[in-house]
Amino acid sequence: MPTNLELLEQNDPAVFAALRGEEARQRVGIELIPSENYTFPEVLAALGSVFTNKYSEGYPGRRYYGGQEFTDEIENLARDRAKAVFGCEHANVQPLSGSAMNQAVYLGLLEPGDTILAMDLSHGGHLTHGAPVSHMGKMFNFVRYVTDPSDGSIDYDQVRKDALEHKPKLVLCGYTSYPRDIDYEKFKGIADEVGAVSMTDASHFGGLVAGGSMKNPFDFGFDVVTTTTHKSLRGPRGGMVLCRKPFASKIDKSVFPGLQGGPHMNAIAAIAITLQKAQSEEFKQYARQVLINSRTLADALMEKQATLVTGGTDNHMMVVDTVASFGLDGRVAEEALDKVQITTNKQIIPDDPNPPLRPSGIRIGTPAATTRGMVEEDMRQLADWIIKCLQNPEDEASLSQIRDDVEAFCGRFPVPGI
Ligand code: DSN
Repeated sequence: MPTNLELLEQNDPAVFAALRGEEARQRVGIELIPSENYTFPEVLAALGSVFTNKYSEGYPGRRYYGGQEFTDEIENLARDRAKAVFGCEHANVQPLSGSAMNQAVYLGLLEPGDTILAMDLSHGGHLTHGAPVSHMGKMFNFVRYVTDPSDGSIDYDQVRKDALEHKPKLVLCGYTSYPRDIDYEKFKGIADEVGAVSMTDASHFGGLVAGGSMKNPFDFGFDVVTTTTHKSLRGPRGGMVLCRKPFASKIDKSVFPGLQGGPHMNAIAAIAITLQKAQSEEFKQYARQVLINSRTLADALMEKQATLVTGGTDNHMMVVDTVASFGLDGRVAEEALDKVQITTNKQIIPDDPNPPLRPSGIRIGTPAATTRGMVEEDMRQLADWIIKCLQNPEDEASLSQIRDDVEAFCGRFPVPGI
């Protein structure tokens, strides 16, 4: 009997060829987009499993369709493991991804028009943190805090002033492009002072919290923590809402039936697998190495005169001001690095004078490279290639040499699951 992949090859060669192409791309290049990772082989198996066939509206023990003995089992496993890993009272593992999970929190705990205090997009927040172009930005009254221009870190005095002035119903911390850790004690104090729900969007660093290398907002009494499951956590694409008991029922009703229909049970099986992996000693070591690699790469880039937003990193990512460092906008920098098979993403920087598709920087992160087993000396090698490439983005001979070197280097670091 042909395997599933053999059937795909026979019956849809175009999709099969693209799949093989993507596998090769992931193997021969270095993935430095901070929100990407290589998932566990067992997760790939679960994602391609028969759980994708099943409708399971509702929650374990309370479904709207029959035939749920195995789906209930995996959703219970995923919820229990999420509670154990994050030390929280309740977990909803059904959000289809990051935007849905944040929307479910706002829509479940607030009324349209309520005020939310969150980080401005260009200063590191996410689209769902109230960017005017997002539906959430239109539906709720977002007050957006910014970073301190002197050092690029969150200006907590200003956050407090904004909270006292605007009296938000929800105070949100968390980021997609901010290379520093969060002072949860201050955020929680501010939320309490104005009687707001305290929420962290830990999507980027959820895996580092799970692995114990970054602080856990629940240790500071936070009400709600959201995280995607496919970034530093190394799971399938998905999202989770973790919360204290008093919020559990509203959150569950908000995810289903409020916002979504049938959950993706193949993803929930994969989340259960991921959360078991996250409890291992190996994963804790991984989470530590992500941070060590990030600091090493940031230091090596700065030694070679690159300008980093905030002057360094405390987490898994850094933002390089490519205009200040190399006289290149972020799109040109991203494209030059693409040519040598080093994948990054163009990135707006605080108060960026340039538009989002030609911003002033790039964002770099170490979760995926660390998954492949890269360590400090490899980060220094990466910094050399990045600098060489961005100093001479039109020198085709040099780019071609770096590309060959990157490919040979990648041969030493297998990609899990390929
Ligand atoms: N797209 C994600 C990121 O790259 O940070 C956020 O949703």
